[in-house]
Amino acid sequence: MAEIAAARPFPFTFDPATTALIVIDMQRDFIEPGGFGATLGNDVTRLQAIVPTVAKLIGGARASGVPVIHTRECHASDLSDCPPAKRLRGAPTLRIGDTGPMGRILIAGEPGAEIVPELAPAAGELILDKPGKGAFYATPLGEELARLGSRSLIFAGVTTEVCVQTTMREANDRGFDCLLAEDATESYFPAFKAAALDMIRAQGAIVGWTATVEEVLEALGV
Ligand code: C5J
Repeated sequence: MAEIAAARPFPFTFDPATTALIVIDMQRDFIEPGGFGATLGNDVTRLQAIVPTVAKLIGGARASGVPVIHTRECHASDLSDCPPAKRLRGAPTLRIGDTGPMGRILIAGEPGAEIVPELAPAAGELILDKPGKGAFYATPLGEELARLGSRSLIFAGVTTEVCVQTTMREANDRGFDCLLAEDATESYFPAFKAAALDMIRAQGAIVGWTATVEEVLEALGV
């Protein structure tokens, strides 16, 4: 067993052999100018800043044999898996499916839906496309984790309070012990990130734990 003694709100104990790293939506559409995040009026530079830290965490997981699972929020080209309520909400400069500088916004196979090159999945790593905010909804994530024998999950990615937190809550309800790497996740809104971290670890880790990437890597011995 491994332990992150400094994890918040109290030490996180896990067996690296039954742990997986889930990297949520580190896609060009959220992180680069001209993508989905930018169409909603967000400053994407905040998200760009965590790419090296996420890369370090992924490298540590690979070095210690912890499987890495990547997710991408995107939709079928005919939008059959995109509810009109999602596509039509708000007043973005471009809607899901419209053509922008990185191809059609949030559409599978388009350049914008790809994971940023610095975090490119390695051969054999699972990549799950998800139409929702939570990675368990309408994907085989649950079955894949059962196949791997995972019991504990480490999370990274964007955005903290939307797809990361939603997926952590889904995982927590399914009985996984979940830890979020604090400096390997980011939001367009600093206050939302801080609030999400507080919510996750409040009430005796009601959703899960948080720790820094350094603390995770130290516990993994890498
Ligand atoms: C959002 C995500 N924020 N990956 N998606 O719409 O968090």
